[in-house]
Amino acid sequence: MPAILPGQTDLYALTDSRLSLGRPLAEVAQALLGAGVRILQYREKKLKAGQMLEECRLLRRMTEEAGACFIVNDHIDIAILAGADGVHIGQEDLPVPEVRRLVGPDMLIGLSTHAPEEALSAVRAGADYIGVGPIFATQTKEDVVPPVGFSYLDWVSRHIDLPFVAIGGIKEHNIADVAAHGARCCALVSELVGATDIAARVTAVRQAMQKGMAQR
Ligand code: TZP
Ligand code: MG
Repeated sequence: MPAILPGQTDLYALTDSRLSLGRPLAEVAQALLGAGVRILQYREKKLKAGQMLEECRLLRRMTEEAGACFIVNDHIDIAILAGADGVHIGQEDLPVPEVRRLVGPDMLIGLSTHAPEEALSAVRAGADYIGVGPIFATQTKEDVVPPVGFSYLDWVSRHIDLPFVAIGGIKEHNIADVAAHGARCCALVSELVGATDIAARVTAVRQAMQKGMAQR
């Protein structure tokens, strides 16, 4: 099954065990996938490599069964070993062409970007999709760059052909605005994994996003 890219689906969910209200990863992942999330990224900053690999193998099985795309944040080795569909890296990680040498032609490479020159360079380097953000302030990411607001998102939606996903502080109450500024896919962490009723939150966020898209 070919991997699903941002834009082919509207939501991109990321894990964060610290924000999951004490629920096990499998329960949170099942709720997200059962609610129809089709891209899931494993993003855990504080765990040991062995535990991350075990969790990624579990998520690989679950996403495969659900027909969803599975991306691993930062850890190229774990992404390869777990058979993930892709890896997501930042500006300070290994250069995209070097990551491509490691992961081969088929695995997706997603790259976080914060400014037009980074987006243009991601296209030239062969990234498969880019992250665009942080749109709003967020507590979820440590060492996060200042919010880029809508101006960079507007620029990307006008000038970049690569699939992109908006990220950073996106919630049910502001996602319509993000969609109205051209995002066809939004990535959310705390708003989804931190919801008491994850399925209900996925549905609400999706409906709000549809309203924003209709404004364009
Ligand atoms: N990259 C840019 S902002 C961010 C990441 C991983 C965190 C987004 O988390 P939240 O909880 O959706 O604001
Ligand atoms: Mg990173």
